[in-house]
Amino acid sequence: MKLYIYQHCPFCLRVLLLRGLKKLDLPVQVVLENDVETPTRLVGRKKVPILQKADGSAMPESMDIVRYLDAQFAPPILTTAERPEIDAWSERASGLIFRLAVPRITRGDFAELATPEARAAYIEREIRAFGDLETLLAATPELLAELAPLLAELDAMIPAPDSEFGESDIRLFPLLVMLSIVKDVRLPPALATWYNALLERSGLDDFSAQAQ
Ligand SMILES: N[C@@H](CCC(=O)N[C@@H](CS)C(=O)NCC(=O)O)C(=O)O
Repeated sequence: MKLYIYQHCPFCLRVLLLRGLKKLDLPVQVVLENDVETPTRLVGRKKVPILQKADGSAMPESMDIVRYLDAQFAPPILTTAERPEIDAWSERASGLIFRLAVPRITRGDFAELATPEARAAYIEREIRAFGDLETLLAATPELLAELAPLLAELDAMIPAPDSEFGESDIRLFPLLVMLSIVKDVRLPPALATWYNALLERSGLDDFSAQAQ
């Protein structure tokens, strides 16, 4: 089996989190942002993550891959029911988190941006999605002011780090990894405890070493 990803991609981070928590021996290949051929050959479109299975077939869609890998390799770790309040938070906050993280990711050190052509392709894709990235960066203080009460809300509902784990946790974690590239974000205490426990248990690095 092989997993195709971009390092910055929050959907890929869902699979990487599960892989890390379960200590799966699953090779990872980073696809360059301007490599249209590889993902299109595998799943007919330019989207990652993609899981290439042992029989050569390829599976797209992060949550399908997460569920497949969890079922395939015992013991399952997705054991708790979904947490609708956490999912609602993730949906509500993701646009804001993307607007803070994306302009910084375009300047970041990620393997999918290793060539000038790959970085240019990524920047073009994000400008199409978010408009002018310099304008977004300049809006950082307002975006951070919007984020603070949302983080406080999440802090009040975050589960204890040793409580059962489930799909809502898988969807939330990558949003906090994206926020780690934003220099002036401090997670409130319960949230920081939950996040750091998952980072440690999964062995993943977040983006804080290159926070801007
Ligand atoms: N619903 C998909 C979304 C995957 C997705 O949007 N991946 C982005 C990277 S974050 C992608 O590959 N975009 C490439 C492109 O649009 O060119 C999933 O959950 O796996």
